[in-house]
Amino acid sequence: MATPIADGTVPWPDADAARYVAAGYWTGAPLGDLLRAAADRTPRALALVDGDVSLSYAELLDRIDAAAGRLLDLGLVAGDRILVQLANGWEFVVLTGACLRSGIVPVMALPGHRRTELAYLARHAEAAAIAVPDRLRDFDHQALAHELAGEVTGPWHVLVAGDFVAPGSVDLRALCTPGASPTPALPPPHSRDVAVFLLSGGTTGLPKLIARTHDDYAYNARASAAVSGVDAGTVYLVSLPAGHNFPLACPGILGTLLAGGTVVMLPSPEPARAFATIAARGVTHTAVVPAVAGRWLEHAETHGAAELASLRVLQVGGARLADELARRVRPVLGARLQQVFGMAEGLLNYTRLDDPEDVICTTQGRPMCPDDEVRLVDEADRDVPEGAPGSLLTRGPYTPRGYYRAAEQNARAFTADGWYRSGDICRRTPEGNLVVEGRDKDMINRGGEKISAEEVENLIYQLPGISQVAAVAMPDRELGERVCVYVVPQPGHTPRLDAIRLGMEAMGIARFKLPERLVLVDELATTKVGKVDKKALRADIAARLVT
Ligand code: OOB
Repeated sequence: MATPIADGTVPWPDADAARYVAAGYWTGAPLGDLLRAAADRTPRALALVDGDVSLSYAELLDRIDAAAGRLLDLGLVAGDRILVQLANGWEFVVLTGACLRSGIVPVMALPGHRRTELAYLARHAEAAAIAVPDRLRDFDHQALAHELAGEVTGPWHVLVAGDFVAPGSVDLRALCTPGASPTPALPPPHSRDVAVFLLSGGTTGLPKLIARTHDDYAYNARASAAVSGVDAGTVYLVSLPAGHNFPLACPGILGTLLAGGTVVMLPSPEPARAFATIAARGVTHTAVVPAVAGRWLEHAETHGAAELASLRVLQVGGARLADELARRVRPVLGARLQQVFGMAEGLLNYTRLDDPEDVICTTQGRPMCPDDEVRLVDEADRDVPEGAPGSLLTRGPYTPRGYYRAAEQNARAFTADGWYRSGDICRRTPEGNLVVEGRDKDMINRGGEKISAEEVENLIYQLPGISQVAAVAMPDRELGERVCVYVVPQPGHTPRLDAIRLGMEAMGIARFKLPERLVLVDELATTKVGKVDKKALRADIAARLVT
């Protein structure tokens, strides 16, 4: 039997929870009920589009409920965990919906994850199932999914979306077909129960799980929809990996569906296809990371932006958007820019659609909720003077008070009175908007994908010939940052970048974490307290790139 989820979560204190209920943020309705209510309001409206597949709200909920029933028939029960590692397709939406209806909890893995990451997630979440594509970009996800059976103690179900469903796998598309007979009423999960597990952006050796409840995540999606102008007329394009918080619920898939709009799924944000899809489907809203915004701008500057006539709002977040790129969005793409500075841990900052152009182009916005608490502090957790840069701490109705089953990390990542230490260095403008100026966490942000330096270092230490290693962010025009490693070799060894990359890949690690530059050194600079001086290394690699 898997441990009950409630044993590993850190609930909000009762007084805060009562405040959030009284203020109307937490409504007591589980997300599955909210989806059902949206479908009952406009059953014939178009809910979901993926290539040739178009589903009305009635059809989507029919599939979701049928899938929920079949998950239970497989032997899964409310509170069980399922790793979800699907490409952006209709199956992702139906399966997630089925989980929300049944109380089975999806763990949002990323398409790039490999054996090491998935095995860890399966163990840590005590998962009972995994949903994968059969193959994707030449990788056999189905075979790997079966290998993971050895990681868990209980039964292990492999659900496969694709043309080749191997013996022993469950056909996910068949599981998602509409029910032949009405599905028996499912007992809904409690609104304070965990609805989804998101993955933390990564500062520690292993990713942490963020338990988002129905109450908090429904608010996250609903309030985001309001702040980005998403309503029943919205056509929202998903082209970032759907399991990320941003395209999932900021407002993303969930916010759009709760508002009665249409969600369009696309496997990648590659500009030619994304532009064609925007034109074909009349997309009004979409979310991208700055690296993608840059590619879209270049594409539009070469090929024109006629296909983007319907696009009203381009949300950009996940990494710092350069002011210079921001200023080109409106004139080149014709859409209004909305900067989003968010985190899977909760707090979301948005520029508002009616903010002055200067605010939209030079700040990362302000908290979405009046009861979001934000402090900017110095090393001793004292508030910095107004306007000065400080490390961002936050609490609020959709920012959980701790990671799942991670007491040790929680002691570091949260203050004793429940503030989450985001690790972002920000300053506040006189109008109350935040500007992200840097970070004091050991993370590399590669085009929006977060990479823990410690995780990369731990892996490289397992390779031969390495005496010391430090991973740092190296500035990059296209992606913002890439992983650079400084290595002190063992005597007689000359480690090479390709060998390090191959060694890491052989361990079963997502490709986006592999270093892209290696610097061999005799020793690593240290700080006064004897820690590796990452600031000096970042400055060093930046200087090497210029010369
Ligand atoms: C989003 O979520 P995560 O959990 O992948 O990463 C959170 C971290 C933040 O702490 C910050 O370091 C960075 O990503 N970040 C930004 C940013 N948006 C996120 N840094 C500078 N400027 C921005 N606009 O990345 C995420 C979650 C929900 C919505 C949007 C992004």
